[in-house]
Amino acid sequence: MNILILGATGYLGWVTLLHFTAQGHNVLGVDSKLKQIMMVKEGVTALEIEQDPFDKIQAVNRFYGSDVKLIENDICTQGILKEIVTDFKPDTIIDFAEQPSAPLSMKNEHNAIGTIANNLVGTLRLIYAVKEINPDIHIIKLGTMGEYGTPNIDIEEGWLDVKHNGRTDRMLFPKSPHSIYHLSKVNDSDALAFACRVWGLKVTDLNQGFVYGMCTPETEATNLYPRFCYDSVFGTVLNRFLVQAELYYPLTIYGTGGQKRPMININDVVKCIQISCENPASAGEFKVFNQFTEVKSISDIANLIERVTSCPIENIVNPRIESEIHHYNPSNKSLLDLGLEPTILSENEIQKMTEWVSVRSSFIDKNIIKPQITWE
Ligand code: USQ
Repeated sequence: MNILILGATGYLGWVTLLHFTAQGHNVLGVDSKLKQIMMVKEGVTALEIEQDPFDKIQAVNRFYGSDVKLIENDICTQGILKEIVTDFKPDTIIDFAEQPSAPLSMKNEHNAIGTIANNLVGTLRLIYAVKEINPDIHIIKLGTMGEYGTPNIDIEEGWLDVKHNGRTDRMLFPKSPHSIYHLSKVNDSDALAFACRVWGLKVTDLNQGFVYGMCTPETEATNLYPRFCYDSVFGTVLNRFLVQAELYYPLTIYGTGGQKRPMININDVVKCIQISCENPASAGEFKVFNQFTEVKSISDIANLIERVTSCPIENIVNPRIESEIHHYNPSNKSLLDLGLEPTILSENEIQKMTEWVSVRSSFIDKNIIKPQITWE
C-alpha cells in the first residue's frame, strides 16, 4: 500500500512510520515541525537530544533498505496536500498532524485560537484534497476519547441509538470536551462525519486514550525512538510519572486522582492503526473506534508506579477543570473484536519503561515538571 503519514515525526507518527516501513509498504511522511517550534517556545525539551528528522529517515532507510521520504511542509497551507496526494497516490492517509496539547490550548486566547485554527484547517485541507483528487482514499484520523468527556452514561463507539418521542435514530454520540484541544478534535470529527455524509468519503476516526511508553518491535530493532515528552505541557500523565520516578520527584497527581482515564501502550497504538488500515470504512461511512485498552484512575496509575519504584506521591492542586469523581464506562469492543491483543500495564512493563528512562536520565530537566498552565 501507499501510506501517507501526516505529522510523521511526532510521538505517534514516528512509530507508525517505522511500523509500516518494516512491513514493506511504500511510506511518505509529512511534518511541519510545529511540535519542535512549540516546544522551543514553551522552553521544554524531550528526553533525548532532538535528532534531525531527515537523518532519522536516512537511518530508517539504511536499516530496512526502504525508500521512505519526508516532506517538511505545513498541510494547512493551501495546495500543499493536494500536490502531495496527486504525486504520491496514497491508498490510506493517517493524520496525526495536530497541535496535541490540552494545557497549551488553555494557556491563553492566542493559543486557543491557534489550536482550533491549526487542527480544523488541517482537517479541512485533508478533506478537500481527498474529495477532489481521489475520494476512494481511506482517511484514518487520530481523535481522542477526551471528545466524549465524562458523561453519566456509558460511552459507545462514536454513535448512539436514540429513541425520542416514539421515533429512533442513530446519532453521533454527544460530546463534552474539557479543553480547547479536545474541542478542536470534536470539530475535526464533525467535519469528517460531514464529509462522509455529504461527499461519501471513507473515514475511520480513532478516539484514543492517553498513550504511554516508547517501545515497539521497530523502535527496539532500529534504536530509533519517538520524541518522549515528560513536561507539563506536552507529556502525557504516565510518561511524566515514569520520569518523575527516576528523579524521586513526588508523582504529581492532579487533585484527588479519582479521575478515570482510558489508556493505551504505544505498541498497541500501532497495532490498532494496522487493524484500521486492514478494515477500511466504506464509501460514506464514518467509522469510529475507541482506541484504548484499559481504564484506570490517575491514583491507581500512581500507586502502581509507587509499588515498582518506591517514588512517593503528592496530590497537588488540580490545574484543570475536570470531574474527579464520575461514572466512566466506555466501550472498546470494535478493535478487540478485530483481533487487538492488549498490552496490560503490569509491574514488569513499568520496570522495563523505567529502565529505558534511567538510561536517559542526564537529559531530564527538573524545572519543566511542575504544571504552570491552569484552566482558570
Ligand atoms: N494528570 C495528572 N498529573 C499529571 C498530568 C496529568 O494527574 O502530571 C491527569 C490530568 O488531570 C488528566 C489525566 O491525567 O485527568 C490525563 O492527562 P494527560 O495530560 O495525560 O492527557 P490529556 O491532556 O487529557 O490528553 C492526552 C493527549 C491527547 C489524548 C488524550 C486522551 O494529549 O492527545 O488524546 O490524552 S484522553 O485522556 O482520553 O483525553
